[in-house]
Order: sequence, then structure tokens, then C-alpha cells
Amino acid sequence: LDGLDEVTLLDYGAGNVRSVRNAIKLLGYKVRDVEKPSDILDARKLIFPGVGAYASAMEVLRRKDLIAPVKEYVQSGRSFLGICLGLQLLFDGSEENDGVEGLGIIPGTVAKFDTALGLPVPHIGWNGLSQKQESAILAGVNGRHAYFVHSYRAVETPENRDWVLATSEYGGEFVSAVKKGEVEAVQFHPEKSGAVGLDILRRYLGPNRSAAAEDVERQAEAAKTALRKPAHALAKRVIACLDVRANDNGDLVVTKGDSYDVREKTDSREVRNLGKPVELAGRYFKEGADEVTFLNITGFRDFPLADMPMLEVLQRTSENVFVPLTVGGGIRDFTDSNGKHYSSLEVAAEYFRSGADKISIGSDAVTAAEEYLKTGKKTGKTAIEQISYVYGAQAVVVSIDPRRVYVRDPNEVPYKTTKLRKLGPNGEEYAWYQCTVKGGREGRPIGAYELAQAVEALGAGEILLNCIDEDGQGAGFDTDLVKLVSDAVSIPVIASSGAGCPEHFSEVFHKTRAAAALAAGIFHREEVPIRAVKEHLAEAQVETRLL
Ligand code: 1PR
Repeated sequence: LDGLDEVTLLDYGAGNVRSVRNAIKLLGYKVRDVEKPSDILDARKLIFPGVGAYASAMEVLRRKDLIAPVKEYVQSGRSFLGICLGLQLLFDGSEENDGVEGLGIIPGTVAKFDTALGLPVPHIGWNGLSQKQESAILAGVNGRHAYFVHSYRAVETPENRDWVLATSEYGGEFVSAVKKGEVEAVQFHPEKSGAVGLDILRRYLGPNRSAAAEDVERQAEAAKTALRKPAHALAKRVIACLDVRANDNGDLVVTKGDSYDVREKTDSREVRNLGKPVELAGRYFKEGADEVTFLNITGFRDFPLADMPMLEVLQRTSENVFVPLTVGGGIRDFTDSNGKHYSSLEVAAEYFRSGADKISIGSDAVTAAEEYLKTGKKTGKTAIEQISYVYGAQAVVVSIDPRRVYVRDPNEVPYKTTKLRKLGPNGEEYAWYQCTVKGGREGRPIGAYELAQAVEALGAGEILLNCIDEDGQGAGFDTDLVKLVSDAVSIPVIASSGAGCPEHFSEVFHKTRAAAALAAGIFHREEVPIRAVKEHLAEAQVETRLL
């Protein structure tokens, strides 16, 4: 084939480009890695997925003598696709590291999003693309959503106007794609942008070389005629959650509890088995889930690095699932039976290497928050702080497992209470939400409100807010709880527990500041298709990503 089925990948080893590799493979192409400077000039097509901070990326390129070849390649207008930081590095420089020179191909400096506007930074999630010029690889993306994770962005100026290919809106317009001749770059992650992203990569790579590529093309053709409102803002996300554990035979299964009890109500008391994790995740990706979350629910007692099947689940899932993946359960410091110590950072690193985009911390976050509220001091040693420091706040989710505690008078307890829409069993008008650890088995002296604020201060980037009382009930999200917590922090809150029908999703988005809503049971039991949730949200005027 004379290299026509090959694409060169500039992976300078700074982070996870597993999904880019997996997408290329799925589409039937081979990856040739850049090992020496001449590999760049020998490339037929060059993909540059920038990872990490601006200065460190330029430093690695400099150390490997890659700056001159990349510049020469791009300046001669050869086929190039930059992703995320791979777009920003084309500019003169970035506020991220003042004084560090970029590749200097596009005039201008990349700047931080304006935090004074009160919008959360980093900008994370599915945002709309507005196309400004023709592009063979971006054909059909105008008005669609793509997945972004970044804190810095370029804006259009008279000097760079001829480069602007697409813009998006987040506290003002920013540049979400650039193009000149065969050189193109995108600020979003096509490898995490579902069908839209795969179609962009497919068009970049060339003729279809796999059945999957044919599928992606068919889906893109069908999407062209679908009636939908143009995407113009950050979408509310719909997340499918898979609670995973070994059943009594030792097989890893997706299970689902009622108020966290995952065993059958029959005499057998077997662990409920709702399917296989990799298969279900693949199904949810195809059906339009904006994210997939795995919770290893026995992680608090089993050490996850001993539990290799979970890592394999992630690896295999990331071969077919091209939306963000979160994994939780057992992220904490641990000493095994041989006395070998593992830090929470090492556990997280293993999850990231296996394909996770975010990790989620449950029990350990409660311990950390209690300690922080007691001393008022950050030690830098907690799992939240360490993982956030190394991988960024956007990669650290804290999962809260609260239980409702009714009170007659808010002054009865030292925790933040909320006035309830629905009275308690003895006519109580208020409740606080007690955090638990070990999968709800142990209550702690801290409320969900206090915990949320503490973990935000420690560096968590997102909150996954469960509710033990509503888990598996299908009676709707606890909007009192979701409002209490989403008003208390500026990081995104994922509402979880209790979804029973599409209307529950629009309700939680209309009544609270939740950025996302997660469900498990209704999706596993095929009671409500994800598509029905999305279509309902669109009708209810909630910004949502439609396939
Ligand atoms: O404490 O760091 O090891 O993390 C353990 C993780 O496992 C936590 O995120 C905790 O929420 C989760 N977990 C532990 N035990 C259970 C259990 O069910 N016995 N599952 C459990 C949590 C709750 C949701 C569920 C929603 C939606 N499951 O994630 O998916 O409630 O369900 P629904 O739509 O069917 O109502 P650590």
C-alpha cells in the first residue's frame, strides 16, 4: 500500500494519547511514531495531539530537535492535524507560560478564559461549532457539538482571521479550529467527540479502510438530514453509569442496587447481574451517552491494582468508546500484604494509562475533607491534591454518597440544611445530607454541602452527587440536594440517583445548576433509551448533544 494506510503521530510522551491511537486503528489505519526528526519530514500525514502545559510541550520538542522539522513541515503546507494544545502551539505563544515561544506559525498569543465572567474554567464539555470557511475534514460539523477540555484559547484578530476555520462560544467567541491549505488544527478532542469526532478523523485519514469507517460515514450522512437546532452553547451532559463488581462466581459484572443494596431480594441474595461492562459501555456510546462512568463499587475493600480485570475493562472499552471515560473505586493509598506501598497517585496513574480521562474518589475524599475542615490546612498529600496537581483538576471527580437526615429545625445540627419540597415522614420541613464511606455502610460527621466546598478547595474539578435514598427508586433526582450542592460550588455537579423517565432529566436541569445528569438502572434495563432522554431535553429547551 506504499504507506497510504499509515499516519505519523507526534506523541512526545507527555500523556494519554491512547484514544487517538485507538481511533486511528478503528478507522483502519496504522500509526507510525515519530522517533527522530527526519520521521516528521518523511510523513505523509502528521497528527499532533498536544498534551500537558505549553512550556513543557515546547521544551520536549526542543530537546528532541523537533521544532525545526515541525515548522518546516507545517510552513510548507503539508497535511497536518493538530489537536488541543497541538492547535495552541501553532501560535506565537501563550499566557499559560509567558515568554515561551510557540511555533510562531499563526500570529497571536493564546490567552486564559476570562474567569471574571463567573464561568467555570477549564472549559469542559460538549460545545457547539460554528464553521467560518470550507474544510474537507470539518464538512458537516457546523452547528454540531464537540468535546473540549482546556483553560486557554485563541481569539480571532485581524492578523489571524485568514486562519479561523470554526469558532465556539464560552463567555465570548473563541477559535475552535484553524486551517490554511492542508494544515488544520482543532481545539476540541475529535477522539472524544463521538461520531462527529470520528468522522473528522476519518476524513483526515483518507479513503475508508475498515467496516467501522464505513459505519462512521453512513452515520455522518444520516446526521446531515436530521432536523436539529444548531448547537450554540455548552450542552448539559447525560452520563451512563456502570456499577461494577465481581459476583459470587468471581466474574466482573455490571450490577445495580436499590439504595445501594445490589443483591437480589430473593433467597439466593445473589449479586444482581445486568450485563458485561465492556459490552454495555459500547452500547451506551453508540446510543449517544455523553460520557461513561465505571464505579468499582467494592474498591474500598479490594485493592484495584490487584483487581486487574477493571484495568482490562478500561483498556478494552477505550478501543470502541470515543467519549470521556471516568473510573472510580479504591483510589487511595494502600499497602499490600507483602508490605509494598502504593500511593493514590500510582493507582490513578494506572487508571489513566488504561484509558480513563477522569478518576473518581469516594471514601478517601470524605477523610480528606474532614481533615481539611478540622485543620483549615492543605497538606498537598491527599489523593485529591496530588492527582489534581499532576493531571489537572478536570481529571479529578469526587463521588459523594449522602443519605438524607430529616430535621424539624435547622438549628438542631451543625450542618447546612435545606428546606424540603416534600415533607419528611414526621412532617419535618428540613434535611441535611450525611456523607457516607465504604459504599454507604458508614455515616460520617460531615454534610454533602460542607464536603463539596472542601473538595473544591482541595482541587477537585467535578462532583458526582449520588443520593442513597433515591438510588434505584426511579422517582426522580433529589432536586433539593442537587440544588443545595450545585449552588454551593463553582465546579460542575453531576446529578445522580433516581432517574426514572426523560422528564426527570429536564426537571433537574430546570430546577438546579447541575451540569450533567447520570443514570444507571433505566439504561441497563432498557426502560428508557438515551436518545429519548436527549430528544426530550431538546424539546424542553435544554442544550443537549444529539447524534
Ligand atoms: O469509596 O473511592 O472506593 O468509591 C466507591 C464508589 O462506588 C463510589 O463512587 C460509590 O458511589 C460507589 N458505590 C459503592 N457502593 C455502591 C453500591 O451501590 N452498593 N454505587 C456504589 C454507587 C450509585 C450511583 C448509581 C446512581 C444511579 N452507585 O453511581 O449509579 O445512583 O442509579 P439509578 O439511575 O439506577 O438510580 P471509593
